[in-house]
This record gives sequence, structure tokens and C-alpha cells, in this order.
Amino acid sequence: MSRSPYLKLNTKPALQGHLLTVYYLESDLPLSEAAVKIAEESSIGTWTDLATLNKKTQAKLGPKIYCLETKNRIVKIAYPLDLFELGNIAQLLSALAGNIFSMKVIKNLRLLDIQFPQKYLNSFLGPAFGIQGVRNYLRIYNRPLIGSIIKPKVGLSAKEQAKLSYNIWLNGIDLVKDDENLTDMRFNRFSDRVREVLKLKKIAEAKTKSKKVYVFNITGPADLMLNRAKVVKKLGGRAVMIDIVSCGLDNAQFLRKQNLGLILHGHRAGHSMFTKNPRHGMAMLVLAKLARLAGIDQLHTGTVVGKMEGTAEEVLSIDEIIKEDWFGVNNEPTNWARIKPILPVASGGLHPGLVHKLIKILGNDIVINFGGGLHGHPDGSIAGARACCQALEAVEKGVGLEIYSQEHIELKAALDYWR
Ligand code: CAP
Ligand code: MG
Repeated sequence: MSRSPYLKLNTKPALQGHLLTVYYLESDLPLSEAAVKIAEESSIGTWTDLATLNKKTQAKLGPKIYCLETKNRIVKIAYPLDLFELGNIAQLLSALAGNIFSMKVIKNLRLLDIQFPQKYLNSFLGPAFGIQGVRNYLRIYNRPLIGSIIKPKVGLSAKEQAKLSYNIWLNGIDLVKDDENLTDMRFNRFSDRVREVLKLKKIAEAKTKSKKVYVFNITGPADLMLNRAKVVKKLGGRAVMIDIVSCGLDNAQFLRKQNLGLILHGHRAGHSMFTKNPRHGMAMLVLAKLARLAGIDQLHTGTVVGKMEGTAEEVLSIDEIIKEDWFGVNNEPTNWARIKPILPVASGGLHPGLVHKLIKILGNDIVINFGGGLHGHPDGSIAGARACCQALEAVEKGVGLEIYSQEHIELKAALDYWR
């Protein structure tokens, strides 16, 4: 076989004109041969040479395999920016996370990372609020936000959902949200829920003299999502949730483009179908980067200490990337707007006894979300809300949870229960 024109080892192409990707690749073929096959299939080639592909196009649009690490099976490919439609995540995924996963010659393949040039980044709006916007709305600047997912996931009526939210808002919770499988149900109609919840949210805000957020789950077909987002907006709500895996990033981007002034909360149920196997699929890091482009303001990224998968190294690297400034200091700030950072949401199996570990690992800029760890408190949701807030107070004051719990009975009960 003659050497592929796409093998350009040891010459790292400039980020400005390319998307730089990192893949993990397993195949019975030598790594370089398999890499050429995926580089071709994901760009201008196919399984055979083409009479229709001339040298000029090849030189202009051809992928460049610029690094092969045989030992750990890493392949780095630079794709010319012109291969991609600006502002179109679906097209990007069809290319870089598309056919190549189905090829017989590939045993395992994982898209580990993508770096985007400035021009590509600039074709997206990014979050409308981001960390600062959410914090500004709640007027909470120096601590993690405390959130709660109403449990059971589904089963309560709109009125019950509202009353429960009210009770926990009054006891220190900042943000309450629907669970991912609660949408518009026979026993809990979406518009009833919005009306009931927002009525009590107003009272809770007046009583606590603080702002509160309720995140309504609008996950569904695009037309329904938009209608529901408009209902939330019309009735005075400030936040909606979309499941970015089941609904897709393009629907998230579509909602963002409506500029409704609503905080977009990104749930990611189902992401493990492709993120969990370390040798195959797509890394959560890539999904998180794309969610930031699409315009998600706050995104589930894992807890490390809770019930879901995700090592400290993985979750931290994701949180870091969705918060960091994507434009280097050397860039001219003339024709770009900074893409706002996303607020990470830590959720899944959390309870008061885990708060100090969680903050130690993930820091202050997070939403700490309690479902079972609040509504499963042995003395009920009000005690659960207090226990969660007491755990955060203890961390803020630098007091050990056990010591703090000696004078805080709700925290004590929680620590005893989830020991
Ligand atoms: C948490 C949760 C969240 C997942 C999401 C649930 O409830 O509501 O959806 O944790 O996970 O239904 O399990 P609990 P991730 O607090 O009762 O566990 O953020 O990892 O996507
Ligand atoms: Mg949930």
C-alpha cells in the first residue's frame, strides 16, 4: 500500500484553521492504517479510491493524521475547518462521531476530545447566563448553590410538587427541579405544575427575602419544548431543563436561539450509553464542550462521591473545561464574544454526609443537587432540606460535620441514617 497523503506525522497543524481531534483506536490493522481509514471515512474519503476526488481537493480538505501513539492507541487528526458547517453540531457529529464507529475494521473507537478554532466557536451563542448569570439572578456569590430534585421522580400531583418545593425553599434550598422523566403527565399536567409552583415560589421569595429558582423539565419534541418554555416564561418562571442526550444538542441550541431569557439546565440521562466504556464511544468531555456551544447554562457533570460513574480526574477535567476561558490571551478581542462558562451540577446519590468531600473535590462553583438525600431523610423533606443546608454551613465555617451535628438535629439524623 502506498503511503496515505493523510499521514502527516510530527507536524501539528495550527488550531486556527482546523478542528483538532483525539481518538482512542483499536483494530487488527496497524494503527496507522486504521487511522487512515477513520480519517478518510470521517471526511472526504470512503473504502476505495475515488475518480471524483482530485489532488487539489485532497490537499485543501484532506484530514491530517499528525500524531500516532502506538502504545496507548491514540490517534490525533486535524480536520480542515472548511469541512464543517459553522453553527451545526449535528453535522459535526455526523462526521466525527458518525460512520466511523460502524466500520468492520474498527474493534473499538472512542472520541476523546475535540479542540475548536475560534471561528468555529464564534458561530455559536453559548450560554445566555452561565455561572455569573445564574449567580447574579440568585444573588449568591460565595458558596455552592443548593438544589433539590423533587422525589419521587414521577407520581406527585402538581399541587403536591408545588407544596414540597415551597417547604424546602423556606428551609434554605435555592433551586428546585423536576426529575428527568416528569413532563406532562395525566396526574401532573405541565401547565398546572408551572402555575402552582410559581404561585408558591413568589410567596417563598417574599418570606425568605431571597430569589428562588424552579427548573421545569420541558424535554420532548421541539414544538412541545418551545410551547412549554413559552408557558414558563409567560407565567414568570426563569429556568427550564432539557435532556441533551434524548432531545439532542440541536434542540438545546434551538431553544437557546429563541432568547427567551430562561436559564437552560442540561440533564444528560443516557449519556453512559456512549460515555461509560473507556474504550468505545465518546467522552463526556466532548458532550460537555458541545453543550457549552449549544448554550446550556448549567450542566450535570457528575459528583465523584455519589451514585453515578465518574472519577475525580474525569469530573474535574470536565468542570475545568466548561468553566475555563476558551479564548487565549493572545487573541485579538475584536471580532469575538467570550463564550460564557457553564455552571456544573453535581447530582446523583448525594446526601448531607457527602457535602464536605464533594466541595473539597469540586470547589464552590457548583450546584449541589439532592434528591433521595433530602426527600429520603428519616424525618421528611423539611428536615432533609435543613440537614443539607446545615452540612453546607458546616463546610463554610470549617467545622467537621460530626461536630456541627451535635447542635443540629436534622444533620445528626441524616448522618446517622446514611452512615
Ligand atoms: C438524582 C437524579 C439525577 C441523576 C443524574 C436521579 O437523584 O435525579 O437525575 O443523578 O445523574 O434521578 O438519579 P438522587 P448525572 O439525588 O436521588 O440520586 O448528574 O450523573 O447525570
Ligand atoms: Mg433525576
